[in-house]
Amino acid sequence: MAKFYITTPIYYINAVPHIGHAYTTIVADVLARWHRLFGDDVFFLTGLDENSIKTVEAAREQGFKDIQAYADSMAKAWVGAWKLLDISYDDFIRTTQERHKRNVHELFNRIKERGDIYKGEYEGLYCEGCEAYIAEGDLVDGKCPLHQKKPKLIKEKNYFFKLSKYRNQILKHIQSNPQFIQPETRKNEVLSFLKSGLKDISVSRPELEWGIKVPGDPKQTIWVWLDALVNYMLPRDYWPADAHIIAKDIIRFHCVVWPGMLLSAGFELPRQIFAHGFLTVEGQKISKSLGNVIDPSYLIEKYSADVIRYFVIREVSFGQDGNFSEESLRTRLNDELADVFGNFVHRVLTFIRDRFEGTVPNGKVDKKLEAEVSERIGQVEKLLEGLKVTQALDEIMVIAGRGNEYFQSHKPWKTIKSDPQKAADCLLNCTNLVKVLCVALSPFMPSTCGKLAKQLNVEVGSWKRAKKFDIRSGHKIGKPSVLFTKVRTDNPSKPLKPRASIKDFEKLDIRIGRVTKAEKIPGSKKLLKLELELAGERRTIVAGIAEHYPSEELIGKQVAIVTNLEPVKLMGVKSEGMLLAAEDEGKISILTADKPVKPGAKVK
Ligand code: ME8
Repeated sequence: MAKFYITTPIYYINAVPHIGHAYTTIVADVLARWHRLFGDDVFFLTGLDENSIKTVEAAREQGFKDIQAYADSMAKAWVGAWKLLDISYDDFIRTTQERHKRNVHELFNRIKERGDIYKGEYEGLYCEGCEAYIAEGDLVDGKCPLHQKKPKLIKEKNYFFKLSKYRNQILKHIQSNPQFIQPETRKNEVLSFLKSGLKDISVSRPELEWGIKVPGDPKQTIWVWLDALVNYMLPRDYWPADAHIIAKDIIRFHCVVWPGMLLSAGFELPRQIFAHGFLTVEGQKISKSLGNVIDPSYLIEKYSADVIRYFVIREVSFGQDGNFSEESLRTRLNDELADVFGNFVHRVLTFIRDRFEGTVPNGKVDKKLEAEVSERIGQVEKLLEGLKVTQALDEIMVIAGRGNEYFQSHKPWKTIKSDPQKAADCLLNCTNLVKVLCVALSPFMPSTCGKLAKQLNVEVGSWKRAKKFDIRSGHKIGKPSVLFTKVRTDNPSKPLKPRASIKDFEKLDIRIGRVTKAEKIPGSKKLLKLELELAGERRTIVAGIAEHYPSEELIGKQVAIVTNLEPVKLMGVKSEGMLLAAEDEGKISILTADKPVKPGAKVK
């Protein structure tokens, strides 16, 4: 039994997870699940990097006096998110745990015993976003390009690690192990960084209130990256890691600092570091200030964990940058999961239920089809071994398409009358195709495939089952039910729109109007006719809020109106403006001015 140890980065806890963190974790989970199915001895580690300055800042911002209490509350949120996403980690490490501190001290001491730690003085710029020193030349407009933050000038006494001593060894290792850093572009990036020279690094900071102290020198706190990287040594029996999955933002720490630390401490290097690309949301960088940080739990509730898992892997070619858009998610859900995979499964299983009393008919295995599928699954296996999750999923979806086509071209609904044996043959083969898909897709969509296995009345069991048509005539299936429901693309809760210019915004004339009269429009359940006082004029507008506000409640309210839209006629009443209101799952709340303002006041 081969060992397979896979990790994700341990994430900072200054915020709850967003779709970018979810992406890395989903990929690692798919690989862990696939290796388990394949029969490997798997260990999948994820967790949290809690000893950062960011933790202290976030705790303060949120009014926590006790930083550990803040960390505990965040840990709950992260664990909760991973549960919703069906992440099957074997252990969840938090760097505030004693077991982790012990490991950090052990590693620090080993490096020290090796003679690789020395005291020095450092003067330089430190970016608290990166939790690392940053070179003047890497700044853009005086700020860290990644965090848009001005670094702090720091001059302090601290401990140094002789990283430069390991430069040649690391270079050689990367050159002679082509798999060590993937993809190729990232490897080249690291190589050119190393070739430009490598300096020793400071590995402690004085006078920090939070973090792990240097053994024997409690005034010094261990640099948070040295601390964080050690998390990977938690399951010592599984070391070296077979795959560290990270994104391109943290390659230097993983591909240079971490190997340096391991070489000094006398541990083997990880087998592979895979740095994937960055996700944008609706075309924009994920950032708090842009307000586009999608909380995965919102998406899971709306679409299910499996749809999210499927979407990100299929949409973002693993290794490259990609975009998350709800519109594309719905398209893939509707066109691929519902129309291809779901449709095929449902047609096959309901046919067996309706025409063969729920029993797989006595038919002949299509050997050519079985060989074709088995070969494709062999491909998928190779791709997954090489961490090529997107291509692997593409191949599996080809099988789903093939299934649909097979059913369609064999027309069992016709042959059942003209040549029943042909219909029986078709259904035996199609049931086997459904089972192949059920097994092969189970690492990607575990919950859906669990349901499908019940409908098929089979155990997902092992990967080998994806290669054989081993469902025989006479096998009783379970109760078919729909796996995916299409989501209409004009869903009311629209994703954030792309950026608009101030000029675009200025085209609209939004004003505050005072409601002077409000009455229901006869014959309409939803519409109210409102009369408003604006700057020196009166306007009539029609608003669809009758079910949410009694007319009398609106009188005197200072509401926000778009005044310069083309007038429209609704139920015979001309509306000369649009009332602004927020909609939340069918509930309406109108926008009003917070303090008294003159009617006609401009909203900008
Ligand atoms: O760097 N697209 O933690 P972190 C894709 N604590 N992946 C993204 C992403 C995006 N837009 N944003 C974040 C740290 N990620 C350290 C790690 S490990 C010893 C210490 C994912 O919370 C991606 O995996 O900033 C990236 O490398 C990681 O989150 C950074 O997480």
